[in-house]
Amino acid sequence: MIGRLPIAKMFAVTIAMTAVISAVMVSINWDGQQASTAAPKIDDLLNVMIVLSSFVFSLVMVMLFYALWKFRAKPGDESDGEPIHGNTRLEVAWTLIPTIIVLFGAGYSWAVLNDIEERTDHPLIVDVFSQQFAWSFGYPNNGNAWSQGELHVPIDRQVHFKMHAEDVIHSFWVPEWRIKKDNVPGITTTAVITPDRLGTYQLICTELCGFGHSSMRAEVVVESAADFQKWVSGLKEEVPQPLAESILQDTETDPVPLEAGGA
Ligand SMILES: [Cu+2]
Repeated sequence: MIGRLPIAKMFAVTIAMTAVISAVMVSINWDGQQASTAAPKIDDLLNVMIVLSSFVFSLVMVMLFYALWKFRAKPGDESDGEPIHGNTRLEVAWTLIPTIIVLFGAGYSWAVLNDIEERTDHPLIVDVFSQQFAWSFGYPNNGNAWSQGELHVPIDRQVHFKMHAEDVIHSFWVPEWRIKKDNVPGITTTAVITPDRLGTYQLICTELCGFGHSSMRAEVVVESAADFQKWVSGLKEEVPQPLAESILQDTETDPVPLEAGGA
């Protein structure tokens, strides 16, 4: 027997604590500037998860500290604790509540992923080549032009980044775009991103890939369609043969990973 618990009071304290923690945590700008159409949706998802986590944390803390205070041993009490043989209502509750929270989180995340990966017509295709410890980029829509260490994309147009790795696993991450995608040897992975803010950003390798990992970066420039056209037509080199051939050996994982199979 657990005895009578002041459930209403504990719940009220939990809700108050959730409100305070959530207000503080959500007010922090965790992810920085938003520069893609996916960014606000991902940040909203994070905020909802923060509120849910704050609720779970508060609930556990309130019950823990209540139990520590209410059921503490009195001075001189050497007796054993009361034997407890289960509590069906409690067990149903602690199974049902987390199940609902996890299912809600999964459903919401699925909906956001579906939304931000929705394809539009006439995307720009960019091949992303990663190797220890450098990035280079191919533009198949523009004569397979090749750029080393500098990625340019036009604003407000969906870009399909085709990821290739020449040696080990790397990972493509522009924090302001939020999307992060692994580049895996042997397969082509795809990131769908629509940049919606002009500026210069940094592409960061976010998969530990060897000694030079921390310096594996590239400049990212989001510019007007006209400026992009001018830049890409000014590129002198084409994607080198070995890189172009490595793509053909890859197994394609496009379209989206959400769809079963992938082979
Ligand atoms: Cu790396």
